Amino acid sequence: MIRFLILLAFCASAYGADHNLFKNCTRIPFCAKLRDQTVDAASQFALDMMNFKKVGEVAYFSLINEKNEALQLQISLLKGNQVRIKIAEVNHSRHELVDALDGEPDIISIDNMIVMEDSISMTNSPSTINVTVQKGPPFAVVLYYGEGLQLMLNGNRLVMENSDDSKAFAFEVNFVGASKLYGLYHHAYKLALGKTADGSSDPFRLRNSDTAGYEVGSTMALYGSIPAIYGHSSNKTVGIFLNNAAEQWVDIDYEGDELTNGSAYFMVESGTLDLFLLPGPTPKDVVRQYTNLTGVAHLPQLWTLGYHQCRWSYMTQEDVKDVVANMVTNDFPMDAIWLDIDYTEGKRYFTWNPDNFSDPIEMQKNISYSGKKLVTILDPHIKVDEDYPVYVGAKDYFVKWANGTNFQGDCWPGLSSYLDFLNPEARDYYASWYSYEKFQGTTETLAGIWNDMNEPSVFDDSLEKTLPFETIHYGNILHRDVHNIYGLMQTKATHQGLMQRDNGTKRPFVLTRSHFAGSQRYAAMWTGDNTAGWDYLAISYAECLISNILGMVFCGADIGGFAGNPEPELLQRWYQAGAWFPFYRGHAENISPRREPYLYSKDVQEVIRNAIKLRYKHIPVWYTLFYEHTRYGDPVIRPLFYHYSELLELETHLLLGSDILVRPVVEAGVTSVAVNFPGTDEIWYRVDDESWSVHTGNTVENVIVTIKDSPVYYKGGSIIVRKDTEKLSTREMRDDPYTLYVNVDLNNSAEGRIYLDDYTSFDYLNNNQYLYMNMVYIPATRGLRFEVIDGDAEGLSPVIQRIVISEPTENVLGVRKTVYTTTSNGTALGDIDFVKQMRTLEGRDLILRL
Ligand code: NBV
Repeated sequence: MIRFLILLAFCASAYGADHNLFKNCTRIPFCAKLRDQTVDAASQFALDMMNFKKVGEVAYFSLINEKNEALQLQISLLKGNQVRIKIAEVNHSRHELVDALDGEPDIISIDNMIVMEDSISMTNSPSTINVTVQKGPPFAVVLYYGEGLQLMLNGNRLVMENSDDSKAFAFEVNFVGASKLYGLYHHAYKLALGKTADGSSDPFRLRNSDTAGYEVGSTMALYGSIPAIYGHSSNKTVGIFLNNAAEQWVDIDYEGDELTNGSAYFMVESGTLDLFLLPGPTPKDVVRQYTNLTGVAHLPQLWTLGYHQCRWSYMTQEDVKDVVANMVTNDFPMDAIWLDIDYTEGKRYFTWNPDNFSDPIEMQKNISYSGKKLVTILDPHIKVDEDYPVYVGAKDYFVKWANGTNFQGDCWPGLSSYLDFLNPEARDYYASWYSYEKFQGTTETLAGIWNDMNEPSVFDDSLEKTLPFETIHYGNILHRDVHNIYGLMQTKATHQGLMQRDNGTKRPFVLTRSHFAGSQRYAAMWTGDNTAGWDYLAISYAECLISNILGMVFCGADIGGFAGNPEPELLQRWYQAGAWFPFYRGHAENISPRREPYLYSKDVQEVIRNAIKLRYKHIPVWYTLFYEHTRYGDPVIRPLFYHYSELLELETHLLLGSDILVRPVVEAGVTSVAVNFPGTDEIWYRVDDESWSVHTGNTVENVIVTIKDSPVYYKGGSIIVRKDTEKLSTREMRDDPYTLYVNVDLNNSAEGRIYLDDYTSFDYLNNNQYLYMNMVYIPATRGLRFEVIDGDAEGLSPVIQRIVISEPTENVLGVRKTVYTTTSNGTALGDIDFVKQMRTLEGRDLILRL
């Protein structure tokens, strides 16, 4: 028994998070103090009705309390009916964050200020939005926009400390009428934020941390921070975003038994209270309002949407070539192979280990012959070494102590300093190292960069594994004020480096572990060091769904789990589920046994192969959705509530765009799974197996599954664009013809969209070089009409090879499937050039008939 207990204790420390290292709220002075505070009447602030002004289009108000303390409240109305609120001491010296926002938001005019006895309201004209400051005490700022759910910054617990020891502040936001709150990325918690204010758990912590062995279902801080929350009710969604990169803890509360009226109580260590209110009213609106502030990802190059094979580490160039060759011979599609830290000489980034990677150029040639790319890791710590040019040239560019000396701490290379990516010159310097001249041994095949350990991680447990908060950045900024944005700034520099290296001709691909609001402009992200366990597989869905509604669309989780050794069943399920993450990469830690897909039994290989191939068939869908993200700010994958307001907590279901429903198997040993088919008037066609069964919306069905099944459905009314040609990389598929899946709904109609361009450059942005089309099914003629939405189509000719029309049979009991492969006059469909057809047929139906 004792032996068993000791073993258990050991396992817990090997795989669980270390709670001595990562503190809870009671051990963080500002959190402990603010969480328990009650603000007495004399400290509560009221609006000074005699003292307000409008300068330009910004309204300024005075807040005072009985102790004669004063704060300034600043309110501006923004384009899109968003509202910006700042509260600080008059003449404050708090850090104001600039890098998260995608430029300064556009302010609209405050056309009316209506002064009542105990409130002042502001509206624009024509009046769509009303922001009212209630006098109090405590004062409150309320956003009124349409019916239902309202947002209120509630002054009842507003505190702003301003001593030499503390610049911490706290405030509460009420989502009046919200039954669920979502957001506060990154936690491996659940889809919706649960109640913490009752002390049942720690508040949600946002402090970017190297949390290897993180726990599922916990509010502990992970690698990234997005301080945004959406409040959701069945008929309205609103949101907030706190533009502040300091450490913060957030208590969530819901009122009463019905759990309505969600609220969030923010406790923030420093910086400015700079809060954006997002009025909604739909989930789509609120996401667009958020991405309008923090930006969108640019289109990824096509290869990045394929499968990526990684491991810590492929130790030699022979190993790399061998893995690539084995993937090819065993018929596994793959687009990139990744190199972890051991390819370097002693963890000196921008170098190669001369023994194991003696000829990196030849290795890259070898990889590129089979149509693959290479991605290498580059961490932000730089080895302190007078013979290392990257270090020597960077001496002025490191994070410093207050006395001006460089901070030095321990990381992979031993003693290291940390580049200060807040310094534009440091970014220029770092970016310059990505050039082919300076990063010797690199070629075009090195097509992407992986920035890891950029929370940043420092091997010092007493500092919770990061930089001391007293260290100084460019412009005399304390690390405390900008901790959570450090990783974003590294990816900004890396992105710049790849842009410069390729003279702006290629879209950079950067994968980052640490991220903040706005990181989507520079990088994709993954969920860090998960574990080979079923709960980690399941939670990765909630993780990437939340990141998607918070702008970080290019999200993935290590397939198979980073730590540990997945049993074959788990690995197969992970490949099936992971095929529906925007970023799809198999990865494993250094001590776990090798797990490249071809190492498994024939049966297991087949399941994995089918999963990867299904991913490749849907690459055109992914690409079109990524384009729509760049255009509108929409998420690529979506939780069900995004389209079906009442389906609040289905964390094992995912919508790819609006038309593909995925319910992967994330449970061990099951023979059936419950599938929720959303939408009262919808029908859904099963597509991952041969049955092509049809299911009506607003039902829950127990679907039988074997290890081969991972249920996927197309929505009735959609046209799904695929490439079914089964090649081993996106490069090989690039010019292959499309198959269109026309899935008619109960009204016998269907439509969809297709986007194409050169898959590589920024010409889609700069020169209109793309084609974005709507496709509409014409039931009377069984034809398809293609309508160009926009884009200059010159040179782009999509070729359609097959059209598969699915219709429900009588009483929606079965599916009638018709497959067209050639046209009536014998012309192969593959020969039709749709662009030319569009120009000549101008508005007429293009009819495809057998
Ligand atoms: O570079 C080694 C690993 C990497 O494989 C992993 O993906 C990162 O999340 N890295 C962390 C550092 C080691 C963590 C134990």
